[in-house]
Amino acid sequence: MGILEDWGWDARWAEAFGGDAAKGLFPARLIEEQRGLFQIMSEQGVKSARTTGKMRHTAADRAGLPAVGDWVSAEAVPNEKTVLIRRILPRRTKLSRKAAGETMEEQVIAANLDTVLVMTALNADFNVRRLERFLTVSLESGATPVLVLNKLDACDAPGPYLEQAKIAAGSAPVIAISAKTAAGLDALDAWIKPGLTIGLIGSSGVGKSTLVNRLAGNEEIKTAETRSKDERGRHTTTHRQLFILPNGGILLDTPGMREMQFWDSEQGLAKTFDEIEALAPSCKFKDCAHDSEPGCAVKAAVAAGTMAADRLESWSKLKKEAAAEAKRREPAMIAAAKKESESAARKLKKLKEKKS
Ligand SMILES: Nc1nc2c(ncn2[C@@H]2O[C@H](COP(=O)(O)OP(=O)(O)OP(=O)(O)O)[C@@H](O)[C@H]2O)c(=O)[nH]1
Ligand SMILES: [Mg+2]
Ligand SMILES: [Zn+2]
Repeated sequence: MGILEDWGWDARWAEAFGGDAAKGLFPARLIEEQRGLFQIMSEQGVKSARTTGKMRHTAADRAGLPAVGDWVSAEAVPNEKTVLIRRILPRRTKLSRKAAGETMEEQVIAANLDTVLVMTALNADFNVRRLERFLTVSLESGATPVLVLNKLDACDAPGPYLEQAKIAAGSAPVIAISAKTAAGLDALDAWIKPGLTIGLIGSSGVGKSTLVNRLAGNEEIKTAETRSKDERGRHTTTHRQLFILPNGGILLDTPGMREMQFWDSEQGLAKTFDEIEALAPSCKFKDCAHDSEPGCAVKAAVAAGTMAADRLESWSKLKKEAAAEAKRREPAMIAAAKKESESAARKLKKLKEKKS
């Protein structure tokens, strides 16, 4: 197997790369990003890479710029060590959130993940509402989420945590592990496979980097103790990086995330709360908000005790948040679409000029 295959290259990527070789470009995977500086892996090994001014100019938004996990068409520059990223091959999955701050911009956390491990610790970090939020974003990405409850070794009574996590997880698997003692890690084998890319997300201090080190069989990545007062981490990992594990799996470590604001999350939300979606067709009104409408099947389930009231409450809050976000996103989407059509018009004009 070649180096590209080690990093997840397959026949479908080769097809997407298509005729770019004839243009003097070579395929590469973006394996690390640190403050806008990229490292890419190709048949020539690791190289620093940067985007072209043209790409930055024509990208409709930030999501049009490369993210860790992307496959790209790159070009060597004579007498320069840094190569140019010319094109991003169409993403199979895309883990996005709203960029922090006031802007209405999409931030792609990672591209082309097959599996997302949503990690939390079995201590004061554990928060069902946060799990639902992370799960929604993971499902929206198109990847398969798995809930990972870490620090099993330091937890006296994991039972109640597991119960709550299973409700939050819906149909996603829940596994309890200890990155420290390696207990339960076998359960991850189903997702850690050659050529498959697995991303780790969760708040700071839950043990993401410790797990990467454990699976990699070394202590390459820095980890740091959490504050004993509230188990909060110290934001030890500061960039996103892909690693190849001894068994061939491709693992992405990410910095702990304080915020996970939604970006285009309606499908993810429907999947996260699939038991509500399943009942909705039985409500009297087609557009039932499961709030105070008569004949609501979801409310009936809560009254009958077959659904937890806080589950419905949580869905309702997140649904409102997603709807508000979608509304605020509208102008940005229109602007992006305009920029894209302008760029297409420019291309067309150039083509016509060439012909004549
Ligand atoms: N007891 C116990 N401690 C663990 C376990 N996994 C990680 N830790 C400890 O938790 C602390 C934080 O671990 P990290 O791996 O740095 O956490 P992280 O999620 O990478 O944090 P950020 O990089 O800040 O996002 C370290 O002191 C680890 O030794 C575990 O399974 N059990
Ligand atoms: Mg870390
Ligand atoms: Zn209803």
